[in-house]
Amino acid sequence: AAGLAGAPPPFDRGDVTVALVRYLSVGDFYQAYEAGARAQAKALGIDLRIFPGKQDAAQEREQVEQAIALGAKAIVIDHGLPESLKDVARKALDAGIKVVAFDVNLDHPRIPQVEQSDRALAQKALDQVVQENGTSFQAAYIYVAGFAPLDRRDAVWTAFKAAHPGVIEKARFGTVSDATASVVADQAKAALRANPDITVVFAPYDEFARGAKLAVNELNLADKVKIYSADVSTADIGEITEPGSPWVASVATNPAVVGAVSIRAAALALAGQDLGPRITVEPILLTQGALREAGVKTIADLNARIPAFGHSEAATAPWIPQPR
Ligand code: SR1
Repeated sequence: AAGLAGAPPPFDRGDVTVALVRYLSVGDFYQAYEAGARAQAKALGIDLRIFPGKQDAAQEREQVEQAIALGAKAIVIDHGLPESLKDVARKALDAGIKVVAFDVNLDHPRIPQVEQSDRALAQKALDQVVQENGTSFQAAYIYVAGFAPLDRRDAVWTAFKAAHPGVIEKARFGTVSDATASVVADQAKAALRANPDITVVFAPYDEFARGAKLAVNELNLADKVKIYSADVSTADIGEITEPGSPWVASVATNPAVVGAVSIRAAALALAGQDLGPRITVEPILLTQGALREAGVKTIADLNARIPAFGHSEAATAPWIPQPR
């Protein structure tokens, strides 16, 4: 690709290859993240090589090795299991390659991590739970340990329960795979049948919330059980706002913006900028009532209505063009 006028090296000359190595690719969040990463890479003239995720830690590790071998100047590592990635990430750094992590703790001072302010995200969701349900209720909690964003959200849930002894976690379950929602639906059905007094489901990942919603609807519990989540997509907005939906709120960033921020972070690192340990994209609360009232149907509607949703100032510079 041709160089970018007015940009610092290596972007002034062009021909910059960046790899995006992923643990997961299935699901609305990951597809939108990838679209945002592609658009920002295109705007920067970056040759972006994407290694799709198959929920396979060994394969992701091997893909980092492949990215090093193909001559990538920077590697964005998107999710994954830290223990299988730390040493290959160090190998990349030792080869002079810049590494940026999204939602995986690679525990190295030269690897900045992009995240969605997961603690704030969980706190906003739980503040909404309290507003609508008070501080005494029985809950189901959907969680899988080992994923950085879920672990950060979990720390907030743990503190929330400690602060509110009237909140009783009656069931905990979860899975992360290429069929998350349908497996979670079965788990949620069993949990709700066994615990008929559950009125709140805290599902801080949209695939979890979809699964929980399937279960609640199948058991005819939509007038009794409310679901609170993270993430949003156009399909999620449809599920949240449909008549009688038990999915009442989500706290979310625009994943395409997060993908763009990840690529910009890699570009700034290549241009020699120290990014610090964390680059955050702030999430916003989306309630069923507010979405319905505003007639929001798509992510594009949200972008138009809430500028802070459609754009982030994280990892920007005057020479970096906005994605289109
Ligand atoms: C399995 S981790 C799922 C989360 O990753 C991203 O941070 C999304 O917000 C999603 O909730």
